Amino acid sequence: KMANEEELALANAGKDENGDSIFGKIARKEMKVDLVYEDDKVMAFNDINPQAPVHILVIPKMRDGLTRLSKAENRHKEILGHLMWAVAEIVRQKDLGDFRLVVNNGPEACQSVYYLHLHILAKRQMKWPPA
Ligand code: D5M
Repeated sequence: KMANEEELALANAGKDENGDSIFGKIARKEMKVDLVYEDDKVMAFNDINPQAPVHILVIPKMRDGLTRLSKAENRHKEILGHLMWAVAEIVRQKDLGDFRLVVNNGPEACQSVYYLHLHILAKRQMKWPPA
């Protein structure tokens, strides 16, 4: 089991921003995951530390500098749209109904893996504001 999310995010602050990342290994199929969706540009898999009955991560197959959303540049517009479209497609395919989409950007937002990923959280009543 993982350490608490805030501690993990702080411990991992800036980690791998210039090097490899666990999601890079997953994207290159060097590490097995519970795959939920895949196409030429993106893939989605179940989160190992689920925060809802359904917790799926959607990542680009190429990080291309997108260690976090705030690094997005002009060239990333297409992949960012593709990621959002993939969320809709996954939610339809899996008949998830309502869901929450989360992107944690940086330590203060509890980002722990420096490879852009979208969290789809579903199948429970959400709260607002998020903690
Ligand atoms: O979210 C990073 C998320 O990544 C966190 O919810 C755990 C998840 N994670 C970490 N390693 C794995 C593997 N190997 N498989 C599946 N899920 C994983 P963040 O937004 O950076 O806090």
